[in-house]
Amino acid sequence: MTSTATNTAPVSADQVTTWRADFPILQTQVHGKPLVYLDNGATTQKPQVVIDTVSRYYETTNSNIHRGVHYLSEMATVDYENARAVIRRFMGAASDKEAILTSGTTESINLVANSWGLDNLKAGDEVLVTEMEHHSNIVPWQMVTQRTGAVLKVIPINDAGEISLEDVRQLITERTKFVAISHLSNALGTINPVKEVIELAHQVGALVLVDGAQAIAHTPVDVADLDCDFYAFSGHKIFGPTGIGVLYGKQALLEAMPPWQGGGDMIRIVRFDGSQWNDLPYKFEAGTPNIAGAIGLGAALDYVTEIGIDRIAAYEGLLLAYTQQQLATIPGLTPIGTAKHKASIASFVVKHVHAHDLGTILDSEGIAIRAGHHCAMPVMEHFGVAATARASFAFYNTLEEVDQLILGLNKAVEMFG
Ligand code: C6P
Repeated sequence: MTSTATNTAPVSADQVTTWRADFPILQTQVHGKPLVYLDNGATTQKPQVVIDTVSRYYETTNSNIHRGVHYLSEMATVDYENARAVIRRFMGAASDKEAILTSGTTESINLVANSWGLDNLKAGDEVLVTEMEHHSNIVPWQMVTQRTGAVLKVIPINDAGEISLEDVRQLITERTKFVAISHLSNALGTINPVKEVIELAHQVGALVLVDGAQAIAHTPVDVADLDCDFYAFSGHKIFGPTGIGVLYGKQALLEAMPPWQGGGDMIRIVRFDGSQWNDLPYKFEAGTPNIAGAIGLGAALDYVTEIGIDRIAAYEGLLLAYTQQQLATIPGLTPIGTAKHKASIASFVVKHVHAHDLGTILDSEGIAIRAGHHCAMPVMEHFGVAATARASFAFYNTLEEVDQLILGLNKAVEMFG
């Protein structure tokens, strides 16, 4: 790589070629055609540096952490904690105590719902989510409101796939105790005005969790600037391994919350007449963690920092604009999600062609997209569709790949039209 975090120069085609060379899988052929990977919303590909970092851990320092007095365990512990520091800095948290390592966004949200939610919600309290949430940011809140007698309320979306701050102002009342909102919708691409929502929630003393599963790889994230109470994301959506994720929480809140899983590492003293919990962040990290995953995520975030997230966002903005312009030429295509403030996700339906058929035809051309409800069934219901086709981009995608997508879609329309 040649770029740096402060490099704001426009991204040339040569630069993208250089970035692509960092990702071995992008050289793959699928059905005899070069892979065009446009399913980055589901998971991103891994650069060689992440693959090497994970391999090196297993080859040279594999050991359990925080437990051993031997060399390997000490080395693995240092690498794991160094990765936490990288993760903490990447999201702008003040202390490593605020960077809890989990298995992913889903577990991070379930942690907050089960620990904070079960401890603090009571009958009559209200929890707000938006209509565009991923199931991972709906179901844990449904489960916890059902158990506590609290009420789950929904901030609606308009037909562009946006929430309105006027609706948020109306729905946030003295009864609101918690707001759970995605930073960037996986089904629509909408970037939500989370900073404004956080400000409104804080005016009534409500806490806010931001689901950053999609946003983390596409927009700058600074939890201190957002002033969010919790921020959740997954390593695999930002070029890191699967099975590792992050929960940011404000230290004072995390200190006051009970652990939600018991086991090794999260305790200080265990006695049959009562146990005492470990300090943060370990209080929320029961059992042997995904050590290789954490170290790999640290490498992924260093890699992204070297490129510069602002540069990534600017380039992906160009990719999205070109994609939208080209999609508009496909007969019978309706975009789903046309928010003014959007990131590089293009969801759409095509008249007379089921989304799954689009996905299958594109696959035969070597093009990977996602077709389905994207774990956001309420969004599908809003737009009256069972499924959409979704092309989701990363900084290693090219304008030529968009052209391939358009060729494949035209082929599908011809076959079914
Ligand atoms: N969305 C997609 O294709 P996990 O599975 O825990 O890493 O992430 C869950 C999740 C939570 N919130 C949002 C906004 C998400 O997009 C996702 C994962 C993938 O869109 C798989 S369904």
